Amino acid sequence: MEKKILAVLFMCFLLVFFMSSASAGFWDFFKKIFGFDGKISIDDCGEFSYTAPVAVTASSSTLPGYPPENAIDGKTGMPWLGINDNKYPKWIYFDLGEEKCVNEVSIAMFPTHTPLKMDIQTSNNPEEIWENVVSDWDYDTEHQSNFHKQAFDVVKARYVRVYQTEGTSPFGSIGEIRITAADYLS
Ligand SMILES: [Ca+2]
Repeated sequence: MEKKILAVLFMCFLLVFFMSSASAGFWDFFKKIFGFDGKISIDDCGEFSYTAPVAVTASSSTLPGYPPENAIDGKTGMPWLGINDNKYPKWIYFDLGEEKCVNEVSIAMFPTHTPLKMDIQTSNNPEEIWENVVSDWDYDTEHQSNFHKQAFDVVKARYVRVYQTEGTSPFGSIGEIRITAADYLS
């Protein structure tokens, strides 16, 4: 009798497994079941503060004078500009140097380059895997060159990407970013 119950439970598991695999993809299902989605407890982290990235990489760059490094030069009025081709997505990502606890970004956009729609993503493997921690952020003209925050559940990640999916300017742009992070203690 117990074997029959176990067999039924196993069949149920297989059914759920294949349905989930088909609808959400195997990797999403795997992460959901085993908790490998990068999310951690805030108790595993030290004190949070603005953390300066050690390197910046962008999908493209336009005129000399507007390189990706402008996004972290401390000047909100000096932006990174992507290539002037009206095509999206355009993205820029920041290397924190090592895996950190990350739970917030604060962005100032260059005036006239808003509105923009974007995702905030994190990764430990920037060539292949990015996870959205903020989706479809509508950065409107109200904020412009003032810093505007987006907080999210703490994740363990080395890289943070601003992935711009729609914009009214042809460039893609970011005036300045501040990333709030802490040391991972465990
Ligand atoms: Ca800047």
